[in-house]
Amino acid sequence: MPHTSMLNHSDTSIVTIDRFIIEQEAKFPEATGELSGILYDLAVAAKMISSKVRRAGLIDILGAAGSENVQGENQQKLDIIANAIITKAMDHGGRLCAMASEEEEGIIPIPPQFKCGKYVLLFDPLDGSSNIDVNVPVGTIFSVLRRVTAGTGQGSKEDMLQPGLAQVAAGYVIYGSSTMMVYSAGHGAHGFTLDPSIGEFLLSHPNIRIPAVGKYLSVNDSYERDWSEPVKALMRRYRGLDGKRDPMNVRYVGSLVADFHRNLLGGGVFVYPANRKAPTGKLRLLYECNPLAFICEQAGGAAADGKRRLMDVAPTELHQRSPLYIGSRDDVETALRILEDDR
Ligand code: AHM
Ligand code: MG
Repeated sequence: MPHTSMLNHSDTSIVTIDRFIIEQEAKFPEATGELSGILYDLAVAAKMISSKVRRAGLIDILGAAGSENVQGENQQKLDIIANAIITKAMDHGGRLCAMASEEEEGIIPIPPQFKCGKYVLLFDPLDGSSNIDVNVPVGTIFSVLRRVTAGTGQGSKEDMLQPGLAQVAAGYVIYGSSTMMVYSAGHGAHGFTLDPSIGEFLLSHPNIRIPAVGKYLSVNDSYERDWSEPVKALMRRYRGLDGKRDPMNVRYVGSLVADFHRNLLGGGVFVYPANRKAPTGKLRLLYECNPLAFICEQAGGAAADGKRRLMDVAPTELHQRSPLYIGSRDDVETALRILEDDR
């Protein structure tokens, strides 16, 4: 696990995300620069999405979805815009052989005029987008995998249906009080804050470590009556109602990236269990749960689906859902212990 002392700068150095990515790459003599290129392009897409999100409250003035704006252009919903930005930023770099997005049913092929590469990208362009209307933080989540099919042509679903442990990089962008990108390429989790005045992501949170025991609990307990008894018992534990631990503070934004980010920095657990009406939960395994699990483990935390380590799960569907228990290591282990009775 790298420490800042191993990097070519000190805690007070100004380091752009581009330079950081290059520094990290230099540690791997075998690296071809392709993964770095993907991360670099994603940072550009994030800046573009950020600039759109920052003007979200003006959409009614400038023209609501489906109507024409002052320039006579048709307005689109922000999640559709974010989807198009990422697709257009990523499809021509020659590093990807296919993409998949929460916004699109099938895989997104690389246009035939562009070269295909050895990676696939899965993403949720704007998670929690229903929160935009009320000015609550939203996020972009992404996962990068190495293709497993042979050849140099288009990738396929098979390249995407890999367990989370196969991820080579993953990250998220939070459009909050500031815009931050957090990513990991397997050597720690690092956070960069966008300085809007210069349009650069600057290293602000090197080598993030999540506390082993959390103080925050993020869960939507309006589903309580549909939870299993072991899930209810777990919640009683987290709330300190069984006398076995101090109560956690409940914080639920309802925007996964915002809830996860707070818990990552401050210590806590985000829980979206299966319930009677949603037997596999709500969140999507490949582009919501797995990338956050990768970041969380890189920061010393843990992630499970309630039965096992989340990143061990072998996916069968592009858009499959999974229950999610993610955050501080001891709190996720507690979940696995108490939920054993659920199996
Ligand atoms: P979305 O992908 O449709 O935006 O939904 C995902 C969001 C997450 O950001 C959030 O954690 C969750 O849905 C909240 O769901 P609920 O309202 O059931 O608590
Ligand atoms: Mg989503």
